[in-house]
Amino acid sequence: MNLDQATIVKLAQRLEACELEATDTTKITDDYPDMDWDDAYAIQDEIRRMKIARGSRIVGLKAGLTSHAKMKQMGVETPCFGFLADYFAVPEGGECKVSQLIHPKVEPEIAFVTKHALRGPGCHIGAVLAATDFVMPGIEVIDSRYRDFKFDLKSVIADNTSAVRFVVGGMPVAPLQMDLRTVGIVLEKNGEPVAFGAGAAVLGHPAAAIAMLANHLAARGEEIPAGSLILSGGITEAIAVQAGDSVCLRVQGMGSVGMRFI
Ligand code: 0L1
Ligand code: MG
Repeated sequence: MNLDQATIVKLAQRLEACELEATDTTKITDDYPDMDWDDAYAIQDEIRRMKIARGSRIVGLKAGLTSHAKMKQMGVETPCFGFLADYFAVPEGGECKVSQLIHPKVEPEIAFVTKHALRGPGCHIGAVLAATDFVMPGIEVIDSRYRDFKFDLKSVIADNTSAVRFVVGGMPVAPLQMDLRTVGIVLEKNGEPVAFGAGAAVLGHPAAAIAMLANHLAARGEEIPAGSLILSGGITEAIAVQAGDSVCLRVQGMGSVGMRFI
């Protein structure tokens, strides 16, 4: 690690204040070009710690930048991982207040819910499928705290991978009942299809993103607990939304889920 604890806390406070006040900032690597991957996750961990100290519950985990469309859109080459706090959750068909956000975009995702803990190293798709209770459609709302969504991977990891809101729902399905690689998705905005894809867009198989998360956590001495909700990453590039928009994600064999932006 290259940053001291006081700097990590200061950067975590700066990024979390941007989230809570819906204001943007320049990327933190502009000020700290020597920060490393451990520093980036330490800043994210500090944001998580501050939320828990304030009474928030962590209700899930997420993998981000897991599709080539997303990596190309953001100019990065590696996935990243973050957490979901309780107040990020929007009820199915519910409202998301744009005044609380900076420049939201939505991503169509497959959400996993585990029934057994998953522990790396060496976690693989088979282990993920065996430990998964069900999968279901999920829409993640991302809202980078960085001006114009301009960042590098270390800055975005520190910023909890742009996580801000999500909705899950539709029809939960046991993962062995379908081939998650060929499952098709359509994302609609205001009734019009705006993005299409198939599960394989996420690292060849959405369960690979969950395995990667388990292996990432193992390197930190952690695991994915049983009962976790995990967003496996956007299948297509992210779509910008504004007040007045409604979005609906249809996933083959899993029904649909949606939310409105007000
Ligand atoms: O969930 C995601 O794929 C987003 C990761 C962070 C990058 C971004 O803000 O697009
Ligand atoms: Mg995402």
